[in-house]
Amino acid sequence: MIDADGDGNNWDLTHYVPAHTGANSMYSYSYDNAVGALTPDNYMVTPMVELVPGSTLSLWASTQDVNFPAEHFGVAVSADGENFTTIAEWDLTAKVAGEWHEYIAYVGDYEGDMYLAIRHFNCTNQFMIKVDDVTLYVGDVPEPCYAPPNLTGEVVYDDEAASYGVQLSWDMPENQPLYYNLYVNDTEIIEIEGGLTSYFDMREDGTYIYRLTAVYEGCESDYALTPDGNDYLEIIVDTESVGELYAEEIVTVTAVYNVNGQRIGSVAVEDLPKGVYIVQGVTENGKTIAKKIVK
Ligand SMILES: [Ca+2]
Ligand SMILES: [Ca+2]
Repeated sequence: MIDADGDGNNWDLTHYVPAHTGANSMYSYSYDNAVGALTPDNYMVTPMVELVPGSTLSLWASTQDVNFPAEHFGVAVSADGENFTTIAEWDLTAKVAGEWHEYIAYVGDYEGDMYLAIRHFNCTNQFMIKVDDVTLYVGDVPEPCYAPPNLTGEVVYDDEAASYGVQLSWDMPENQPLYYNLYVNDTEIIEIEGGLTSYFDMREDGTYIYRLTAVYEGCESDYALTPDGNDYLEIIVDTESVGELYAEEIVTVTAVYNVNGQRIGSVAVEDLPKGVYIVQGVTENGKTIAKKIVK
């Protein structure tokens, strides 16, 4: 046991409260009747274990007081048994209070002789978290859950509809996802087919924050990163300021994409087959713009 907050309180065994199985379970307080609110940072550390690909830690946890369920806890790993990295964390409020729930941490990425810990932290003034039936087993190696790399976007003028939109594009992750979730301003989710690597989003004037994830069997990736390393893309559609610019002709074409985001190589715009395209290029004044065209 490691009492990282140093208050003398830590995990302990109890048979005075209902366990998941049998009479005993482990508990840690975030509130003490005699002291008041605690700010626990308590580690319950395993003996050294050998982790292999697929190693999975299962544990059951519950709050003791259904009215104070906001206990925060997680699983941490360490090579030396002293310096821990927290690799999974949860809030008990995400589940029905008072019931026991199973939590799973995939620890197979940390191959070799390691220590595992169940950590009670980042919460205060609740009551008691209980943990029982901790099992380490070798399960399936989870499929990697890659985020789509290289999320970029630009304002595009749609010649035919005489309207503006945002042309988003990204690279295919290592495994093709089932679909993508495009989050717009945290209020809207657009589902995009997994084979695509771009999306045209017609928008009025405004500021749009885009976030993109890839969804696979059983997991949704982290947010896609932009080339600048941000996990979101902010695009301002302002027809007042860009209207004139977009009225200009593209004099030098730099790239042509079809509506699926595939770049069309070495075909002159005049020779493109019938279809809808995004043409990027440079205007007479040297500005780079993109237009949606219909052939
Ligand atoms: Ca403590
Ligand atoms: Ca038990």
